[in-house]
Parts: sequence; structure tokens; C-alpha cells
Amino acid sequence: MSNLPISADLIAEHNAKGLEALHEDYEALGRKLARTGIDIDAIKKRVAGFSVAVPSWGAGRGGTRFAKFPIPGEPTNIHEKLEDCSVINQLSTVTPRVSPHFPWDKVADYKALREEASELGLGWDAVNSNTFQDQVGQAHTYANGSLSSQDAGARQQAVDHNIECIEIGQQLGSTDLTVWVGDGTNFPGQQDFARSLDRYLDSAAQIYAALPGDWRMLLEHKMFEPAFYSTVISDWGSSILAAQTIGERCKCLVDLGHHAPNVNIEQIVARLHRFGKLGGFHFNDSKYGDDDLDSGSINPHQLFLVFNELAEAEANPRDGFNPSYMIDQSHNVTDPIESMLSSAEAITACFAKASLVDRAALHGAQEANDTMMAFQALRRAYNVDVAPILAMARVEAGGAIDVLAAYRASGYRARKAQERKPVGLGAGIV
Ligand code: LRH
Ligand code: MN
Repeated sequence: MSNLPISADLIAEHNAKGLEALHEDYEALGRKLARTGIDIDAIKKRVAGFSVAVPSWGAGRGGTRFAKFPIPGEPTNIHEKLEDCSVINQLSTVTPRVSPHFPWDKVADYKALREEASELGLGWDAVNSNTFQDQVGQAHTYANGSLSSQDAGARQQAVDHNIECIEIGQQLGSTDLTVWVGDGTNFPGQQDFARSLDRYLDSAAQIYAALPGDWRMLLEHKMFEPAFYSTVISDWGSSILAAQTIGERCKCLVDLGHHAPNVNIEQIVARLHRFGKLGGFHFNDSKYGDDDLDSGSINPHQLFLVFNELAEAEANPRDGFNPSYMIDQSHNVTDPIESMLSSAEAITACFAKASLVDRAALHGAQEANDTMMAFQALRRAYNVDVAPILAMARVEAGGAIDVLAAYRASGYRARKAQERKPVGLGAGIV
């Protein structure tokens, strides 16, 4: 890691101002937790082992169909995106992997890209295919779908693209392929639900057949958008049935924003784990649709309850517990680096709070139908301010006590605004 964008001196200088206060807060919290039999250092150790991947496409400003408002110094290619992802990991110490998207992140030499990322202290998480946009010169359009299209040429093209993503991922050291398709309809009658699903299953089986032995295929369900009447893989039910049909190493990925408002997502997590199909997450938050807002910014309690189910699943792994944790957000009004720093903190905080739950007390109250004490077992953990634990784990790993203050003190974005070419006005996700 010889090419880190933020100087270690700057981080040390920043931390020096807050270290005494941090130790004070940490010891005070340690005494409080010890009174309930919790060893704060054990929780810090768990937090130090936690990590979440960042999306390459989240490093740039996102947009909506109406507009996108670029910021000076935002990245315009995968090389600049990796640099920004390295800043996030340097300061937070919990985002050491990048989840790429193809063809958005296409380069000529993936071995060199892997080396470049490694120099920046980064590895790779799941690769994402893209059969929801037509590329220039593409033989078959995805306008009528991709893996489920009634056009055999489009299906084969989509299968080939996913297999190409696997081959790229192998060069990068990834072992997961995330498959999200926007396939669906806008009118009743436009397509037959059963036949379009069967075409999807047939295409997905061909991708699965090309999966290396140590790889997983993660199916990402989504209720709507870009289709607004029906979506082929619209919910966890369609996803788990497809994953069970396709194969053992085909799992389900839960993007928090892909559900109707008020859906009990934490119960979906418990169900997917129960049947050995919990493959991973795209963390974000939303109030209405697939808003791709910052994780924990709208409904932090839901994020905590998701991590509470993950803690239960980890304690009861059945036939395996290895979900991929990834962020998937669209940063339309903030500096993307600041949003991912803030989101990584919110996600790690929920992981830490879920680790504080007294599971014996919870299970005992559940068995005794003591509803209030069962709820209080969760609420007590949720109410703990775990910030000193996260900051101490960060400092010990070379990160910043206050990630946003350190980032702003670095003047990184202003520096990039001098170096990088300006991004044109536009619309859409990237
Ligand atoms: C679809 C989605 C999917 C990605 C895309 C960028 O809404 O969540 O995970 O491919 O966003
Ligand atoms: Mn997603």
C-alpha cells in the first residue's frame, strides 16, 4: 500500500487533538457496559473485524432521470474512483473492498487494475453485470428485457456478458457475481409471467454453469423500476425460488431499497438465512422507492433490526453464514466520499449495537412471552452510543477519530478539482 491518497501525518495530527477525549469516552462506556457483563474490548475486536464494500459507481455523483449535478473533482473513470474509495478506507478502515460494475468500469488490463487497487489498500467484492442499458454497437437491444427477453439473441448476449463479468472478476480476485436485471413490463398482458420467468431461469442456469467452483451467483430482487407494472425477479419469493432452482451456490442479495415501504426486511433476512439462501446486501436507505439514500439516514432502527437478525444468523449458522456486505447508494446532493464515510459509520454502528444485545435475556423473554422485556433487550442495545468503540477501533487501525473532519481537513476534493477534468451535465445514475 504505497500509494495512499491521504498522508498518515495528517490523520495522526487530526487524531492527536481528539485522543484524550476518546480515551475518556471509551473508558466511561467500558465501565457502563461492564456493569451489564459486557467487555468493551471484545466488542471493539468484533468491530475491528467488520467491513463493508463500497460501490465504484457510488464514488461519482448520482442523479435521477431529471438531472444530475456533478461536483468539481468528482471521478470520471475507475482509476479516479479507486483513489476516492481508498480515501474512504484510509479514514474509516472498514471499506477495504470495491464492488465494480461492468461495462462502466471496463479497462484493457485487469491485472494492472488489481495491482493499482492493491497499491491503494483495496481488494474487490462482487462484480455487477449490466444488462439494463444498451451499449453502443450492441447487436441485440435490452429494451424488451435481457435474461428473460423473448428474443433469444438478447438472452444469449446477456448470458455472454455475465460470463465475461465472471472472467473479469477472476482476474480481479472476486468470487461473487451480482445479477440484477430490470426485466419486466409496463402494461398488463405485455408479457406472460410464467414464460418470462422460465426464460430467465434458463438463461441464469447457463450463467451458473459457467461459475467457477469457489464462486457464488447473487440474485438481486427489486419490486419495480425501470419496469412499472411487473418485474421478473420482483421480491424475495421469486428470488429464493429462482436461487433454489438454479443451484446451491446461487444465493439472494437484499438491496434494502428494493421493497415496498414498510415491508419487514429484517424478517426477509431471517427467512433467507433459514433456507440457506442469504447471499448478501446492498445497504442504503429510502422513504418512498429505490431512493438509494445514505444507509441509516432515514430509518436507522430498521438497519439495526437487520443486523440483529444477522447476529442471530451468525450465532446459528445452519448450513453457512457468509453474507457479502456492500453499499449501493446514489449520492445526488452530497460529496460521495462524505456520504460513504457517514454510511460506513452508520452500518458499522448497527453491527456493533447488534453485538451488544443480551441474547440470553432476549431468548428467555421470548420463551416466557415477556414481550416488553424481549423488546427492551433490543432497545437497550440500540440506545448505546457506540461511537467511542468505532473510533477506538479506527484509530488502532490507522484511521481517523472523526472521519468527516479529517476528510475536510485534507482538502482532498479541492485538490482533485484542480487535477481532474470537469464532468458534464447530464441525468441518470452514473
Ligand atoms: C438496481 C441496483 C443494482 C445495480 C444498480 C446500480 O437498482 O440496485 O444493484 O446494478 O442499482
Ligand atoms: Mn443494488
